[in-house]
Amino acid sequence: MAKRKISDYAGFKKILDESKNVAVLTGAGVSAESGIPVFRGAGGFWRTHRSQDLATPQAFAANPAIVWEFYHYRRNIAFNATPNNAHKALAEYEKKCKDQGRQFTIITQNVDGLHQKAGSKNVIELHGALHKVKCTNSKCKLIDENYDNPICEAFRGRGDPAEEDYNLPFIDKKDLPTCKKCHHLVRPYIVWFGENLDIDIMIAAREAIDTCDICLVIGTSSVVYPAAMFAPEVAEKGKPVAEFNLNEEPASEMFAFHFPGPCGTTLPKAMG
Ligand code: BJW
Ligand code: ZN
Repeated sequence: MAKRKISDYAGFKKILDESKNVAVLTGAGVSAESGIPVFRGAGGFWRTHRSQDLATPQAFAANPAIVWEFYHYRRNIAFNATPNNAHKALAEYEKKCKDQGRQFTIITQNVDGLHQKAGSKNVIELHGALHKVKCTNSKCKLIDENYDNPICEAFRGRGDPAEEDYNLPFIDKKDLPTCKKCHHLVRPYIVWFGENLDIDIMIAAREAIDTCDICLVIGTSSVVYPAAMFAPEVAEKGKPVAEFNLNEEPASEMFAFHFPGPCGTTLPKAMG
C-alpha cells in the first residue's frame, strides 16, 4: 500500500474536485465543536452510566425512565446546538457539486440533525434521529416526529449529568412519552446496539459507498458496525479515503489521507 499522506491539503483537494461521486461518512467528532458530547473516551459518560450502555434495548426494557431521561438530556443539547464550520463546509461543498452535476452524499452515524441544519440535503441517517420517536406497541410501531422539549412534563428540569439518579424523584412508566395514535409507550427512534439498521437506509448507504470515487471519513472512531466497514471497503478497492480526526484510530492506517486536528478547522481548509 502507498504511504499515507498526512495533511496533504493540495493533493487531496485536486482529487476531491475531480471526483464525480463523493461519499462522506461522519461520526460524533463532527458535532463535538457544536457542544455535542462524543461516545467514547472521557465524553462518553452521563452521570455514572456509559452512553453506550444506555443505548441498548436491554437498558430500555430494564429502566425506560432512565434511558428516556438520558435522551431528554441529549435532545435538549441537540435542539439548541448550531452547526459548526465542519457542517457548513460540507453543506457548501454539496451545493458546489450540485451545480456541477456531481453526486455528494453524507452518511451520518449522528442523530443530532446538524448536517440538515447546516443546509445539507442528501443525508442518510444510519442510526436514527433524536427528534423522532417510535411506538413500542408491535401492532402500531408508528414513527413520529417530536420536537417537544421537554418531551413530557416528567422531564421538566431533569437530565442534569451532574445529578445522582437516586437523588431524583422516581418517574413512573405511565408518565413517560406516549404514542399519539395508540397511547402506548414510545421510545427514541434510535438504532441501539444489537438492533438492525433500517433496510432502506442500508441500501441507500451501500449504493453511496459502492459507487463513490472518493470517501471522506470525519470524526468517527470507526469501531461500530456496519458503518465501520464502509471506508475500509472503499480503500480496499484502491479508491482514495481521507480521514479527518483529532486522533489516529484503529482503521487510520488503511486510508490514503489523514488530516489530524479539529475538523472545524481542517475540513474548511481541505474543501474550501
Ligand atoms: C474529532 C473531534 C473533532 C472528536 N474533530 N474528530 C461486526 C463485528 C463486531 C460487532 C458487530 C458487527 N456487526 C454488528 C456488531 C455489533 C455492534 C458493533 O458494531 N459493536 C462494536 C462496538 C464492536 N453493532 C450493532 O449492534 C449495530 N447493529 C447491527 O449491526 O445489527 C446487526 C448485528 C447485530 C449484532 C451482531 C451482529 C450483527 C447497531 C449499531 C448502533 C450504534 N448505535 C449508537 C447509539 C445510537 C445513537 C445515539 O444514541 O446517539 O450510535 S452507538 C454510538 O457509536 C452511536 C454512534 O453513532 C456510534 C459511532 O460512534 P462515533 O460516531 O464513531 O463516535 P465516537 O465517540 O466513538 O468517536 C468520536 C471520534 O471523533 C473519535 O475518533 C475522536 O477522535 C473524534 N473527534 N472531536 C475531529 N473536533
Ligand atoms: Zn402507537
